[in-house]
Amino acid sequence: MRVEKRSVGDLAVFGGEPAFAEPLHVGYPHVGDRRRLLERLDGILDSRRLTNRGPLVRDFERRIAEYAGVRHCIAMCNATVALEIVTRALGMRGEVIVPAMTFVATAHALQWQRITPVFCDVDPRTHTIDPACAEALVTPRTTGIVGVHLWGQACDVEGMQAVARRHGLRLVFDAAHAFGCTRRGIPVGGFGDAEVFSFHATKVLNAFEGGAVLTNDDGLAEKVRLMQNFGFAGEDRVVHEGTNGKMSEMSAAMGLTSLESFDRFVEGNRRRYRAYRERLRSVPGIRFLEHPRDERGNYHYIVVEVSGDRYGLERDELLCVLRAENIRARRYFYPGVHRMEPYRSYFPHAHLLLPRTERLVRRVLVLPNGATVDEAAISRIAEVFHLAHRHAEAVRNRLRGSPRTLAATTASGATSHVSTTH
Ligand code: T4K
Repeated sequence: MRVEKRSVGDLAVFGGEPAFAEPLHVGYPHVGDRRRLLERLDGILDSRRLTNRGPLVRDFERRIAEYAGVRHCIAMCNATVALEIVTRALGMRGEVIVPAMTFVATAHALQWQRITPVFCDVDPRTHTIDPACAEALVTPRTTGIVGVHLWGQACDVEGMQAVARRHGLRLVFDAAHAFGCTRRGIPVGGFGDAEVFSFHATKVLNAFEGGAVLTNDDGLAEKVRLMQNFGFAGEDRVVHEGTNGKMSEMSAAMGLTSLESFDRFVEGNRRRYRAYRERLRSVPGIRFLEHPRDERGNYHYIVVEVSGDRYGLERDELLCVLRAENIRARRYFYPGVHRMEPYRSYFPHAHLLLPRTERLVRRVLVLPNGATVDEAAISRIAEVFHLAHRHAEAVRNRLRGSPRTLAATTASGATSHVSTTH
C-alpha cells in the first residue's frame, strides 16, 4: 500500500519510505509486440543468417528511409560509429564545430579520428546549437559542423545550413534523439549532408543497440556503405578503407518490431509529458522545455529547468531528494562535454565561450519516462516536487547534514556537489 507523502518527514531524505519500491528510469526501454519479435528471432536462427546485411537489416533500412522520406538509410551498429564513419566519408578533418550541450559521443566520434571538436554555445530556449555562435567559431581550419537535434526537437536547421553554405562547410546532424520528429513539417533525416539516428535501448525507437546514416547523396551513401563493411565491394575485392559498423539481424528484428509500435510509444510519451506538465504547473521555478505545437515530436525526454532562486532548492539538491525516492532523474549533460576528458585538459578555457551551456548544465533535469511511469506515478513524483519546494529550507539543512545522501545521488559515477558554483 502506498504511503502518502503529507509532511516533510515523509520524504525519503528524512527517513520516510521511498515513493517507489523499484527505481524509475529515464531510459526505460520500450518493448513492442514481444510475440512478433520472438517470431523474427526464430526466423533468424532457422535461416542462420545472423548478420552482414541480411534480409531484416535491408527491410529495416528500407522502412526507416521511407519513414523519413530520404533516399538512403545505412543501418549501423550504433550512432557513435555511424557519426565516425559519415564524418570521415565527408572528409571532415582539422576543426569541426559541435555544441557542448550534447552526449559525449558527438565529440568523441570526432576526437577518435583526431579531428578537433570546437565547442559551440546553444540557444537557451531550445538547448540546441546557435548558428550565430557557430559562425563566430569558423577558422581556416574548420571543415564542418555537427549540429545536434536535442530532446526530440530539431535544431535551427535553416540557420545551420546558411552558415555551412557561407563558409563551404560540410554539415551533419546528430539526430540521435530525433527519430520521428519534424522541422517545419519535414521529417528529420534528410537535412544537411547526412543525419545520424541512434536506436540504442534507451531511445524512442530501439534496436537493442543500433544507429543509421541517412542521406540523399548517392555518392556519400555508397562510400558510407563501403566504409561500414571494411571497404568490401565484392567477395574478395576491397576498394576503400573501412571498419565494421554493421547492424546485426537481431538488432534489425528489434528495430522492425519497435517501428511497428512506434506511434503507440510516441502517444504514451506525449500523454506522460502532458501529465507531468499538468501536475507540475503550479511549482515555482520548474520550467518545461516547450515542444512546438506545429511540429511532430517524439516526447521521449521530459526535460525541465530548475531555477534554484524560485524553487528554493538547486537542481542538484532536488536530484538528491528525487533519487532518495527511487526517482532516478538524470542531469544530462552535466558537466558539459567541454568539462569532460580529454576536452577539459585540451581546452581548459572552453567554458568562457559557453555561458549558456554552463548555465543549462546546472539547471537541466530529465525526468523518468517509459511504460512504467503511469499517471499515478507522475502524481506521486509531483507530490515530491511540491513537498520539497514547500519545505526547501528544511530539506537543504537535512542534505547539508547528510553527505552520504549526496554521495548516493551520484553513485552512477558522476562527481557531484550540492553547491552549483564552479
Ligand atoms: N548523440 C547523442 C545526442 C546521444 O544522446 C547519444 C546517445 C549518441 C549520440 C550516441 O548514440 P549510441 O552510440 O549510444 O547509439 C545513455 C545511452 O547509453 C546513450 O545511447 C544516450 N545517447 C544517452 C543520452 O543515454 P547513459 O550512460 O546515461 O545510459 P544508462 O546506461 O545510464 O541508461 C540510462 C537509464 O536507462 C539507466 O539508468 C537504466 C535504463 N536502462 C538502460 C539500458 C541500457 C534500462 O532500463 N535498460 C537498458 O537496457 O547513456
